[in-house]
Amino acid sequence: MKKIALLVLVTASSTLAACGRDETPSASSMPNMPAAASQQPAATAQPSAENRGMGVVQSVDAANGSLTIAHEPIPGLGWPAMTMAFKVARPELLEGVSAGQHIEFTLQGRDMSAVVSAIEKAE
Ligand SMILES: [Cu+2]
Repeated sequence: MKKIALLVLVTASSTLAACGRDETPSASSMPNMPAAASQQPAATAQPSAENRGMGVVQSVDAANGSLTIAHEPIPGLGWPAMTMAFKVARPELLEGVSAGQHIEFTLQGRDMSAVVSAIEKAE
């Protein structure tokens, strides 16, 4: 009788381990989150929440869809010159963009969560 009880325990514990493995793939739903986040700018129904900026690329983080820009003042937002990280509206915007480049960019949003919706190289 005791042997049977042990077998049941072993079976139960291996079932638990299997459940644990089953939960891991659900973590793969995380890559969907940035996509959902990038849809949020569409919720900025005010078309006026768009501003142009100029600056120098400090770094590009393609994996996170962001870049850091040392930007000049942006009067439309009341921002002084500063260095900060921005999310880009679409990952493709970062193609061909690298540190040290002078760029002009379009910002959508009116606060620090503003998203870069366009990037052009400037001379
Ligand atoms: Cu800034």
